[in-house]
Amino acid sequence: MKIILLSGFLGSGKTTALSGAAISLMKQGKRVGVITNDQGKYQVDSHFIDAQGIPVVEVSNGCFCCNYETLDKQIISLDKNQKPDYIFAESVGSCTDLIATVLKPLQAYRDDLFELITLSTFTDSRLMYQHLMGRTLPFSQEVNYIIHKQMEEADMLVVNKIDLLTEEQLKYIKENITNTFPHKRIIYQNSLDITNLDTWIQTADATPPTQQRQSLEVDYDTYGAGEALLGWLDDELEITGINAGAATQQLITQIKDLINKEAYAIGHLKFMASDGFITSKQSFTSLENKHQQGDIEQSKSQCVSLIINARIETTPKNINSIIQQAIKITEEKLACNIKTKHHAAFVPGYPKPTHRII
Ligand SMILES: Nc1nc2c(ncn2[C@@H]2O[C@H](COP(=O)(O)OP(=O)(O)OP(=O)(O)O)[C@@H](O)[C@H]2O)c(=O)[nH]1
Ligand SMILES: [Mg+2]
Repeated sequence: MKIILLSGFLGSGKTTALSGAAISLMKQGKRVGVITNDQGKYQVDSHFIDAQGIPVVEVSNGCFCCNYETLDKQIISLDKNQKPDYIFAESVGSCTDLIATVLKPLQAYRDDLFELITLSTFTDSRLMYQHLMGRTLPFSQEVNYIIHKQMEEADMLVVNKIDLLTEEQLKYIKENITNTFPHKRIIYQNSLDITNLDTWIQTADATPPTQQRQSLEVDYDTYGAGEALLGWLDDELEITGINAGAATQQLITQIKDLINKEAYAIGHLKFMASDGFITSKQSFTSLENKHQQGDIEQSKSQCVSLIINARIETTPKNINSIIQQAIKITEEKLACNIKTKHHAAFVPGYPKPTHRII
């Protein structure tokens, strides 16, 4: 069994890549299991992966490094129930220091289970471009610190979303990246393209099992301060009415517009809407991203369920007040009823890894 750990900032494309790769591997007759991870409990990613028929388990309420024992339990349960050839384990997008806190502990304590353990770190190529140009990234200094550390730590750096770059921008990255990140394996990827995903898996598979990894030097206080600047909100809503699909789409657009109006930096704002037939995943990050799966506006149902995962640089209270405002506007405009079934809003706690092997 092989495990491919994925790290990289919120919205960089981890779930998109692993679900596409998992489907491709399953078509080739391989067995696959996925472990998702989040600080919260109601995860868009898990629903999205599950909806595609990929076996998925969760480590919720905290990152892999601080919940190593749960990660270990989920690995054992996948091994027992799925006998996978590959496990993909996606870490929380605000997390770093995975070599010391996850990869090396797995090598130390689960060497018997895995023939290969690799870490792929995703970065949105547009953020990489800004970084290499010497521009400040769109978050506060401490959050930018996490993004820089993730890039620095990368064992295999996946420069993702290259389809959203101009030819000149991609050329600039290729010419300048090795000055900033020397001696790194780098692949350039469009995760919406299956042949790119197959190449990613082949490249990960070609990692020598004896590869030495360098643990990151991290200032945990700055890292913790960066995480604490991000508000986390997870809601599960039920939208009912004659135009439930249209109302759901209106609500999503309203929330995004209100956040943009306040100029809060978006880590990742994800929505998963479903009426039992149509499933729609929509994502917004600090940079424009037009890709959307499924169109809930086409729904003929009078009841739609909507999961919202918001990771925004502001307080959870501010995010919640925007959601409440958007609900009110949508109910008035589209004569629907919006009920909150689950609600959680918080700031991630200070990172306290279970293991740290230098
Ligand atoms: N155009 C384009 N869009 C992409 C690519 N990869 C991912 N996306 C889009 O980027 C958005 C975020 O992708 P996700 O896969 O959810 O990102 P993630 O890294 O899993 O995000 P978190 O789980 O929040 O950390 C989605 O709208 C994807 O469709 C890509 O290579 N090209
Ligand atoms: Mg994800």
